Amino acid sequence: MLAPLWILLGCGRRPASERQVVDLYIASDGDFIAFKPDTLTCPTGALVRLTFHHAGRLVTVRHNWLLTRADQLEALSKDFAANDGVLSKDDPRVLAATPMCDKGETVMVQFIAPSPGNYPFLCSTHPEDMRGILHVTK
Ligand SMILES: [Cu+2]
Repeated sequence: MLAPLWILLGCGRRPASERQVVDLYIASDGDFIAFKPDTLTCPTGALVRLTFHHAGRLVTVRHNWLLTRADQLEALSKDFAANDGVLSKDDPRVLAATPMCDKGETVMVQFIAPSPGNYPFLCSTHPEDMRGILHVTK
């Protein structure tokens, strides 16, 4: 016996609350201690899948990508400068972070985009020089 049509249709329906998924891509600027690009954009509430690639060819320093809040950037940056960029797992100032990444490798992190605003990102091993801004839109 066939199932009523409304059941069949119901099975394929997506919930209205399903999150938008946004893929972002960022790399180191070759052997420069900088991100490329240094600005990213995503909408608030989206599931962001961020890929970071270490595009260095000569330098063997490691990089990562981590997101913080504008009012915590300088304190966080100072701590990283003092402890060689070691990231404590439960630092509440860090909203999202990739693993540390070696030359030529690629790492990922997923997070839910925070409320609208401009959020700084940085590399914990180059906290003063390797920075950018994530624009979170409404
Ligand atoms: Cu770095």
